[in-house]
Amino acid sequence: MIPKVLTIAGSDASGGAGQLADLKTFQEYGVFGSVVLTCIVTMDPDNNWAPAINSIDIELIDQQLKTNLAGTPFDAVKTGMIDSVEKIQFIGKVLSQQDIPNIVVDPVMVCKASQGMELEDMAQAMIQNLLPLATVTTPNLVEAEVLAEMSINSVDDMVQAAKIIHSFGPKNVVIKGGNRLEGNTAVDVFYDGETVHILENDKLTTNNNHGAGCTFAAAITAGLAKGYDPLTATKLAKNFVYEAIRHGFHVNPTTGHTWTGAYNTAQNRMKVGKMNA
Ligand code: PXL
Repeated sequence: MIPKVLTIAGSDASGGAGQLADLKTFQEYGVFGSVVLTCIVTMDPDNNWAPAINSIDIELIDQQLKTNLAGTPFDAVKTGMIDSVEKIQFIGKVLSQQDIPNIVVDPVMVCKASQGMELEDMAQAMIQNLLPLATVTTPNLVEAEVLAEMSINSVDDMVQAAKIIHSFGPKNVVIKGGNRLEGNTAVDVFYDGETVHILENDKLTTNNNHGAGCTFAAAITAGLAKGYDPLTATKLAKNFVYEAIRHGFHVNPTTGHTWTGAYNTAQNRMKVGKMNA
């Protein structure tokens, strides 16, 4: 049976983040992906590529959820950008009434597109409605700061924040350090309520990393759906996203995207027909 995975997320019209990163990652992992779209993020090339969130009505989100959840069961569900408190509450309520074995909550609140979202309110809604349902939650550093209400300047701070966030109910917390802390390595902190694991990779110096956070969380989701335990799924996801960032490429004057096909070296797999000539 092919594992089935659902992402409840926004779309990045430029193709790099959100549901597009999720679906491409699912496909690379060999799991079947479906989407409930919450909003569409566009950029305005006539206004310095300013991002805008175009909302999707809660009624339409409800219809999409029904379409998906009334069918055969999902092995894992991921949540990404949800652009209002009301929607977070609604989606939390629907998911809490389901029996889904793995839920990954990527508490997307801080990215280029999210300026203007009411951070503290969104964080409280995440804490009350989604984090208690999560098998794994994957805040980035700034989201972890908002959720844990502390500033993070070191790995020790990341560990402290992970423990605070764990107390809100998720079974596992992964804080995505990315390349923001000082030092030569990209550090993520994994905490399961008992043991802290520090996961390190070489730091990549590139701006072509749009979509990295979504890809990382989507890879964890797909790994869980395939039966990996949360720590193993996170370690695999870290390698997957490392290659995706390493092969990131320039897309427009303000953005470069991660390449979700990098880990499986799609170029080699697809060497058939004309390309071999
Ligand atoms: O990377 C966070 C993110 C998530 N979801 C959508 C986005 C972004 C960032 O731009 O556009 C839809």
